[in-house]
Amino acid sequence: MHLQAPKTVLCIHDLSGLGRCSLSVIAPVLAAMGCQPVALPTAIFSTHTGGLGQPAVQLCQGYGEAALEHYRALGVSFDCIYTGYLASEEDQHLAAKAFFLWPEALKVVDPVMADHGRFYAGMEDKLAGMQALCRSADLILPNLTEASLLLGRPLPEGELNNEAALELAGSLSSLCPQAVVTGIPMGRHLSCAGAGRSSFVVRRLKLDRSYPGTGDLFAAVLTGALLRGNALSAATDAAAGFVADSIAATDPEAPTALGVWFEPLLGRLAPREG
Ligand code: PXL
Repeated sequence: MHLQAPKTVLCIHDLSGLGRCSLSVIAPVLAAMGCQPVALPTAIFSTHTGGLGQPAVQLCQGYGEAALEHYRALGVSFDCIYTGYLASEEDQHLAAKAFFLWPEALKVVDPVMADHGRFYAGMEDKLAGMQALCRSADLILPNLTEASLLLGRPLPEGELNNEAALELAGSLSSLCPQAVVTGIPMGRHLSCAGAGRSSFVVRRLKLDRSYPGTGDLFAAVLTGALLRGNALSAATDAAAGFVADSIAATDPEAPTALGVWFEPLLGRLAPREG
């Protein structure tokens, strides 16, 4: 029997306990997809910062550097380094250092900073550092607000057409060779626009509910799908589909701040035999 080693993904994010975001979502998704997630928490939060009160926070200062040193001494090689919520400049430097230490890894940056036209609490001064990190990535996954901030443009008002969405994603090539912009309003759809080796738009019917953590869910599925050898457009389609299915599987009466009920659907992500 020919056994293939699972792809190893260094995940540099915070660990939020309640609320289904960051490593609480990313690690199970990547594991379900047949990858080995190596979680490197930059900080521990009792909850995310989006509507569950003031979280208890434990910063992991110094831990990340020591962890990278240890992995390097062990001779670990990562197939992918995937970064997300980085709450301090030190965390941004840590991510850049990991990129430097493992230049062969696929470098995916989800520039988690803002949504719906506003910075997340405490992220107002992280833009320049995030732009610098995006410049050293292979792929970035901003939402519409983050893409606008990264480009120094105002948030587009109202709906975008295909051309405008593709132009926006294409403009990010000034920062990074490949980009997927999420959360683009297009009539009855909420779309993703991708640019890089090819350009594409992926549309999904707009739902009337929005949840924290769905960006992490999207980025984790997309990363897992890419590592399986899918094209970026196919990986984007898979990720958008899984997020839509997870929202549909969530009781609309449940508090949105607790995130989407993705756990019962994880089996759908498992690699198929053969
Ligand atoms: O899902 C992004 C995210 C990650 N981590 C923390 C957050 C958020 C978004 O609000 O607050 C702590």
